[in-house]
Amino acid sequence: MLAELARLESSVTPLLPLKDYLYLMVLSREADQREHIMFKQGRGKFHLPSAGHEAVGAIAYAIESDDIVYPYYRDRALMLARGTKPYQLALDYLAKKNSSSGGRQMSSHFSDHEHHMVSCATPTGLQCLPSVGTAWGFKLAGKSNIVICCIGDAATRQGEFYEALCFALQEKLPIVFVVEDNGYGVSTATNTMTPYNILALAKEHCKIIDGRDPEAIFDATAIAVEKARTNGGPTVLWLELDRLMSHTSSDDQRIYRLQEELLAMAARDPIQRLYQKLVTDGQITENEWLSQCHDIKENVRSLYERAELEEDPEASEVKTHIFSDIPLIASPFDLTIEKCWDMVDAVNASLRHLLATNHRVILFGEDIEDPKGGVFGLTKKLSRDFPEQVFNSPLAEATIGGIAPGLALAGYMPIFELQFIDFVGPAFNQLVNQIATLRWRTMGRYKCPLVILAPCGGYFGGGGPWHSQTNESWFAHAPGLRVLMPSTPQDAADLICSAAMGDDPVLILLPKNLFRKKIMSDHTHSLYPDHANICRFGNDITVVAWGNCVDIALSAAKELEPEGISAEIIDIRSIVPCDLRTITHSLIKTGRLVIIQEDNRTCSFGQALISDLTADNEVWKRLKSPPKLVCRDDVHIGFHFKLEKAVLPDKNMLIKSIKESMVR
Ligand SMILES: Cc1ncc(C[n+]2csc(CCOP(=O)(O)OP(=O)(O)O)c2C)c(N)n1
Ligand SMILES: [Mg+2]
Repeated sequence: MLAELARLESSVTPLLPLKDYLYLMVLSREADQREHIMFKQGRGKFHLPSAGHEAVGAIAYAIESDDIVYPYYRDRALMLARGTKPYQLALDYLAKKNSSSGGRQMSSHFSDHEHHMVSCATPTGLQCLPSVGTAWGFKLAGKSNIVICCIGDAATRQGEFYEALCFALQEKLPIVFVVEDNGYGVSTATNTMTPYNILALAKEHCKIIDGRDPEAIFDATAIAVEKARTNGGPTVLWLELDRLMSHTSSDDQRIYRLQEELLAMAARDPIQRLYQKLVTDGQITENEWLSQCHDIKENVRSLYERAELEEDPEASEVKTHIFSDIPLIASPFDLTIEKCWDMVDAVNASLRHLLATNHRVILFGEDIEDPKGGVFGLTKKLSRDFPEQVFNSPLAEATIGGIAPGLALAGYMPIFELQFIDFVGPAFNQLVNQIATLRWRTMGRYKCPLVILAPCGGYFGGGGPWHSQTNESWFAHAPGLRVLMPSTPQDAADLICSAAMGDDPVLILLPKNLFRKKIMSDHTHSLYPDHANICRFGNDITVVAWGNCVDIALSAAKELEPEGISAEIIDIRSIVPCDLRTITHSLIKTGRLVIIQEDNRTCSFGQALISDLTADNEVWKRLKSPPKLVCRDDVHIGFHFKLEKAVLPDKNMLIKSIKESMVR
């Protein structure tokens, strides 16, 4: 009684309506049973059960409707408790056109924009860093909202879980991590593996809760939420519970779990436990229970039958929502280059302009704060002048890549810097699996407008294998990311400003060899980032380049002019999407093609471009010689300048290729 009173006083949230909640748990379980049966009948393709995790939905009663939840795939009860209709979950199971992902995601990969439940992707742990990004956004905006991030026990061994927890602790973020520990990751028992079991989690941040008891979960959540809302920072709620069914419909847990274990689990079924308690307390009678369960079962059956009749997704629509419908628009920012600026000046000026004109712009990256202002000085004096918008990140690229989409979800425009693209490895997961897929996998309901800046490339000398790459081909291969590379200061400013006004995730690779070169703007280039730039007109051969290679191509063309070879140089600027029209138009005129790229050969963007361009009948008919790719071979870049020079494409290699193309 006293505890009850204390809770009433301390809690700002309503109490958990136990009887209603019991029936919600039954509803969730019935949906699982129905999906299991339908899978066996061949009426569903995949079933991922939440059975045993139903008590977790009690969290919904301890938070506000505009708090954000990042659920994971066993959170059916939590979805229902937040307000998602069971019919909607039936559509998800059946991958119908009107499901949350339009049939694109596997079933149980929950998402409900209306109820602030953020789309769950399949890679385990992918939600942790974005959750923290959203919590950071709430804190920066001075809002009192909090974030709930749910995750399985095995997935807490993903590095991103630690990065997320570290950032949440560092910034005292309003977030609660909910670990649903069912003791297994598929067939692997986790009791000797979880950070809790191996004492890798500090006790102060972690609370062990009976995850089969909705009241215990509700109480613990209410306390953790109160702490989060009052600037007390994160809590890890570690819920001990059971996975009552096999991992998925593709698994049979009887192979790896003992019969006694399965029986013991069934005996502590959270639904039965709550039912018994309510019967004992006199809140429910057996008759009422039987009649309610019967009704729920029949309702669930009928709504799945109804959902089966709904429209399937249209195959012809699978390509929608890769990008926003709005192309990048020309930046109104006029970087009139009175004096001759270099790329560092131009990047700095455009970032300054964006910070000044949009308080939602946040810069985040390693060493970007003053007095250093970035290892290349790209952000010099920006943290001094915009201390509430410019922040050093920890030395953790996954954090940079993962905070960005979460912060975007909180309404900010992240412009984040990876110190060198060579170190993108840890951020790759977020870039390719989270950022690049979010819009597509939610039919545009969620999106990731953000900019990632990354110095790239060689010709600088002494960069070695990991300060010399451009790596654009890795990202060109990931549908859903725009990839840009400027070759002049003016272009850098235009591309950054346009990208920051857009609605898509944009990776801008900045060739650091150009950082200190003063290149006058010729004011003839297109202002639209998606349009290639014809830097030099010619009639005999089309040379396609981007980044550092544009300069090489221009000087090769100059050298060839006295020999009577007129080369047209096209700087594509936007690798994804690529302006094939402009190149095709040029090729139809010249009939000859050489592409020069810094990246290495196999499966590279240049290789792909040759394939796409020559697939055009008009181009093919007019080709006078085979297209050529001048690039680095499949070899790493050595530290010694001689070793670097031996592998990066240069003017002589390009001239040789152009001449070979001319004689055929
Ligand atoms: C990054 C990644 N690796 C592997 C998988 C395949 N996989 C899916 S679920 C899972 C086990 C997850 O266990 P846990 O986090 O404990 O959650 P549970 O399924 O037990 O609820 C694995 C290995 C995946 N989806 N993502
Ligand atoms: Mg597990």
